[in-house]
Amino acid sequence: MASFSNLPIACNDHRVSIIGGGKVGSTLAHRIAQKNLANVVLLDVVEGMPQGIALDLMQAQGLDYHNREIKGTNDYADTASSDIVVITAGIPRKPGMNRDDLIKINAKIVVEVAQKAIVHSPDALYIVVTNPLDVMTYLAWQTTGLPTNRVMGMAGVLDSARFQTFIAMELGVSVTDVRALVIGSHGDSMVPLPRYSTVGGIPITELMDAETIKRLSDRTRNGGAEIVSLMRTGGAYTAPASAACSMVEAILHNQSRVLPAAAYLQGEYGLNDIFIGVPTRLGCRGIETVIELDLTDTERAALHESAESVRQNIELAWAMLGNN
Ligand code: TXD
Repeated sequence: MASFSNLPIACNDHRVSIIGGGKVGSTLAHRIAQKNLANVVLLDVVEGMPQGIALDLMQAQGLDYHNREIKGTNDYADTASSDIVVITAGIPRKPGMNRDDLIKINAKIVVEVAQKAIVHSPDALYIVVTNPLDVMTYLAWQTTGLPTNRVMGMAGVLDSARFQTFIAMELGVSVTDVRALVIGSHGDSMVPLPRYSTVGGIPITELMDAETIKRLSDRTRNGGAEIVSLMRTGGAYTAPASAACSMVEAILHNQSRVLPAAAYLQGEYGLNDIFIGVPTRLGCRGIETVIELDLTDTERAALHESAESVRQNIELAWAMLGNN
């Protein structure tokens, strides 16, 4: 009788835990497994839901040609010793809900989740996805007490991918030849940088007039809202999951990729004690470098304005948490 019992078992598999098994979390789990990057633990407060999603994803294993384990759970003990913890838990903004309501609810969730996750994965890198992104990343960093290079927020990769897509659509060129860069907070005040966005190496400022660039920049800033208004029942999750997956891959494969992320600033760009979107070098140690670009006065002023809104919301979040 044939036997496999003596075959060596694969060792040292990476583990990524995703806290929040909703649209972004479950899609990210699928991406990570499909790309054979790591075993995935999907955790949610809703009982049975992450287990069901995990079973569904496991049943696609043979069709997707990967052999990664995806485990659904409600128990943080299952997330132990993760290499990366991705936080997507929270609620998306609903019609009639103002920004303060969202901050209050998600701040409580992110603090609770970070407190529980760090107990089991003190050596992990943490990627925050929950909105309002830059504020939640700050809270996760404060809560975990980790060094700044090990906590980051995902938004710049997504916002830049949106800008990249709109540029390619406008010019009728392959998206693979377009590089786009968006910095600042993940919100209305994000800062697309046309001077640092190129097609085949050519800055888009040489390929489009100012009016067209403004139209594409505005559409990028409104990228999430445009999708919400079309879908009505929810927001974007495919591109957000792909964006988070590219950060996971950069870390696990130690790629030293140059990607925008919400990173902690200590004087760079004239900003201090804040997480906000800037270009970084991302590898196995997390944020290895914050890359400081030469900005024009207008670009710098826009970044500072963006940072001011993040700062106000951090204060608001702490005040709300303190009042509860
Ligand atoms: O670029 C970006 N950063 C973003 C951010 C792009 C897209 C989505 N963005 C934000 O991510 C969005 O505004 C939300 O704040 C999060 C998650 O979005 P998603 O679309 O996945 O929301 P869902 O489908 O509502 O999933 C959230 C899950 C849901 O299953 C809840 O039960 C769970 O979070 N949840 C929790 N899990 C664990 N622990 C706690 N306390 C908890 N509370 C809610």
